[in-house]
Amino acid sequence: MVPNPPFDLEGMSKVEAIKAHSNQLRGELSTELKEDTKLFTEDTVQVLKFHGVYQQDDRDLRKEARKLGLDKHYQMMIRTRIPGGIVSADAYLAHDRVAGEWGNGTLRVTTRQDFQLHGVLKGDLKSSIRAINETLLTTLGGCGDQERNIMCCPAPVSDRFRGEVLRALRDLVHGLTPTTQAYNEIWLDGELAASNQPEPPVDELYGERYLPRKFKTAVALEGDNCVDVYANDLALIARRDDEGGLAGFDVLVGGGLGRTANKPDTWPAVALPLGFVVADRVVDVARAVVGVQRDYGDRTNRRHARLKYTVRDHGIDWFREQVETRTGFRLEPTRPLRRDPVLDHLGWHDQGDGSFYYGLYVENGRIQDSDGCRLRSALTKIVEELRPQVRLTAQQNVILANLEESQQPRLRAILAAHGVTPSEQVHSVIRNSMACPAWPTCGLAVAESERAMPTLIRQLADLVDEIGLADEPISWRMTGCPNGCARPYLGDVGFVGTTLGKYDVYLGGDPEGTRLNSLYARNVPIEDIPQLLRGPLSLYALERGPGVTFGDWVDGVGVDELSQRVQPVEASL
Ligand code: SRM
Ligand code: SF4
Repeated sequence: MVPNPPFDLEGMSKVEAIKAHSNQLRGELSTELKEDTKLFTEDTVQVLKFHGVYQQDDRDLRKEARKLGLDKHYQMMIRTRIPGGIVSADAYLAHDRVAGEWGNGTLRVTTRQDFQLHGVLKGDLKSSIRAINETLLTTLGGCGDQERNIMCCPAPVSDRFRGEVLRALRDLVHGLTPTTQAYNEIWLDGELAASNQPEPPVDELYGERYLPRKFKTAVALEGDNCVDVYANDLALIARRDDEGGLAGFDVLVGGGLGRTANKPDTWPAVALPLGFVVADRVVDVARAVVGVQRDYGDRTNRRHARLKYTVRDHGIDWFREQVETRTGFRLEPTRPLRRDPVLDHLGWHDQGDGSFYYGLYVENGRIQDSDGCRLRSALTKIVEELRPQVRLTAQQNVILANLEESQQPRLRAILAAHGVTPSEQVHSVIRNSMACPAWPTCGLAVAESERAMPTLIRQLADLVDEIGLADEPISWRMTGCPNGCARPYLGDVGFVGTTLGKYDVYLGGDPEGTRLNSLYARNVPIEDIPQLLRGPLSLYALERGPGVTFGDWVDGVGVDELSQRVQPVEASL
């Protein structure tokens, strides 16, 4: 491994100094945790992220608080890092308990297969994190400038290939997790943290300043890109060998979707092919990729600090050379990339080992009890009674795994008794939709998302029925700002919030998630979106060839030509 180059902090972004002086992610966290205050200081908020916690406030209550001269309603969001989305029954129940006892009574399945618990007060943070850790999961690496949760197809299919992929996933998690003891000291053994610990050894991979920015890795399986692998800094596509085992991985680098409004030098991008590596050496390659980003990523400007900019600024050939110098071996050329479908794994499936799994649709990832649909209670009962393993999908849904065939009627009965619609009966438009949290917890939201999508998506389902497209697998994704958390730039249709009540509308992603969509209309009031899309969807219904998806059709026509052509069609309808 090439050592860290010497650095000084001159001209670096503020977060660089905080990381450098954090003593391997300790900072003042331990001291501030003990203080009887409602919030952490600004510097500690940055350190806290590495431990999987965001300081937020309830934005619904801001105005009222301001009027009354009160502070904001500060609260924490805890994100548990769950590689491949695999959660034991006990870990599920622990999250449910924390949500009920200290959080806002809901669990949220994220687009990266994690759980988020919102609304935890500072004073309850330590108890919440300890409860999560007792079930062998960690929040370390949920957020921060380091490797985030490593995604992997969660379908619990029992075969040699998947078994070997899961082993590689475990090795990747081990090889890319920071080595600091700060997390254990602060959250699991407070007394140790308070006693003056000697300086820990520097993390060999991350150095003193960790990475310039967040870093995301996903593992897709050939034939199933359910993790949206091309959106990642490091994208690994597992390939089969002739005997049905794992041959190795195609390695792609420099995907990422974040952009900033009115800053054209920030943009979403899909990952570019780097090479192929056999399974035994994938951790070496992953650590080398992280190492190049650590040493060459932009630490002066956080808007230009993701790997996608490093790769494009220096060129993919330079990047490959850097990786090969660090690993000491050459990458093979990538295998021809296929367009692998994005499967949602919903409904009943045979695992291939005598057991079954059920993929349960969760609207926008929010597990909660609401009028008529008591999803949280239903899941608690199912997990307590049937003890399935739980797996979280990248489309914000839940898989209940390792069920006996004889347990199927009971699972159906519990869902029915709690008013939960079985996945098979969810309209295809709703089933293929995702929305990020946005209001009231996300401090970066400029528009509603999770709370706006349910009404809009039902209007779109009616429209699609009317036009006769209900059987087409069109994906619909909404975010409350341009950061791209529900991956709107990879959907057939993307809605990106621009201000309260308005969205940029993007069209033309492919169903396999390999192509970015294009901006079709700016700043559209939400109530006008169904009418805006009536024209393109109607034209598609008239003109589509067999097997041509909506996104591919739009891409073929082009958004500019499409907007000119829909007006006459609208007039004739
Ligand atoms: Fe995200 C920031 C929620 C997946 C790009 N994201 C945030 C924060 C933490 C807001 C903040 O920084 O204060 C949001 C917390 C909201 C809340 O109240 O819960 C947030 N992001 C989410 C989640 C929960 C959305 C969801 O619907 O599930 C996802 C959590 C994933 C996880 O478990 O780790 C989530 N975020 C993503 C993705 C999708 C993905 O990774 O596949 C992206 C686009 C891919 C990418 O990273 O490029 C994404 N989030 C961002 C960005 C833009 C990053 C950039 O390079 O510009 C930000 C803002 C930032 O980092 O400055 C952000
Ligand atoms: Fe917040 Fe924007 Fe991400 Fe939505 S896309 S969760 S509004 S940062």
